[in-house]
Amino acid sequence: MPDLLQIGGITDTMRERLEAAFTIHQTNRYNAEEITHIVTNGHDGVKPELMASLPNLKMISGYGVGYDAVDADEAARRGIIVTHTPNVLNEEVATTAVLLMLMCYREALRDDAHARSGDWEAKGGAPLTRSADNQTIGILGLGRIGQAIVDKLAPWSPTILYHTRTKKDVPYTYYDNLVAMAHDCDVLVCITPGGPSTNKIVNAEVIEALGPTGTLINVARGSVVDEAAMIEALSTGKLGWAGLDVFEAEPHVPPALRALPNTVLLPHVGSATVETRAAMGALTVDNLLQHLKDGTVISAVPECADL
Ligand code: NAP
Ligand code: 8YV
Repeated sequence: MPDLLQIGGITDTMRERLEAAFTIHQTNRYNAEEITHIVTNGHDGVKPELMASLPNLKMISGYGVGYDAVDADEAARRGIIVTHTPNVLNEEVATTAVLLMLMCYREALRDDAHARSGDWEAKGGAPLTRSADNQTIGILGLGRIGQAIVDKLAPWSPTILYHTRTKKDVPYTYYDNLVAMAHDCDVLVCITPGGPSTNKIVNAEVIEALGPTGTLINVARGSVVDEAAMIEALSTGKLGWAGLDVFEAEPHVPPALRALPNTVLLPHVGSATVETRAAMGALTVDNLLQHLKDGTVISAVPECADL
């Protein structure tokens, strides 16, 4: 059987299907000459030195849609196909973005604490919150998941703005300047890929343009937002609220951020439901099995589409 290197965790169902077709090796014990396939995830990816050390590597299957932790250009140059799991997680990640936005607007954590602590009985009702209806929402990265977020927001009657590198054929207002969009919106939702082109694209200027009544939602990658600038702005009232699923140095969440009451923090669970992880796992394995069968794959990343 061909040899598969497993990086990070996989589900029992994935393991059962993979064991029927591959000999699975863990990262602490394998023969570099023998490895032809890798299964990995969005966080661990494949380090450049590992890719360079596997002379017979033919394919990397990623359990997740974001592949910023794999150098896909270098893989394509070496003839290694990289695959990922687009579309099957769009709805789940969109739900997470809407959840974070609603929790910020309606102060769900504060009010949960108010009911739970006995303060309601002892001190009276909780202070009023803000309505999430009729807000102007700027989407940074209007791709598969960005569009799903827009669709899920429809019941709240938003006005949608978006910023991408290329204008799309959509009925929303395009901004080629992110600072200008941040200035014009109430909520900025980050849902671009990570990597060099988006590194700290949400910088101090963008954050201050969003302003004291603004809400920043990040379900993209921690690298997209300048975390130190965001913490400073949240602490000093220059930014109103932040709902975050992703962080610069996961799983580290800066203590200063943890202490802020105007934040909702999730441990990178955008796609983490039983149903969606099953669909992602199935596609991750399907890509590997199809490659074994006939050398093709179902969902190559764009850089490897012509291999
Ligand atoms: P996608 O369909 O490729 O969409 C990406 C969008 O970002 C496109 O509209 C693209 O438009 C835009 N974009 C790319 N680079 C940009 C830049 N430098 N500046 C501005 N816009 C840029 O990807 P997707 O499937 O929606 O996934 C998006 C990302 O979400 C993933 O890569 C991953 O990092 C993240 N994600 C997070 C979770 C989670 O658990 N929190 C789960 C899934 C995905 P242009 O090319 O025209 O710029
Ligand atoms: C996963 C993600 O949590 O798909 C992505 O890009 O960030 C998430 O769905 C991650 O890839 C771990 O597998």
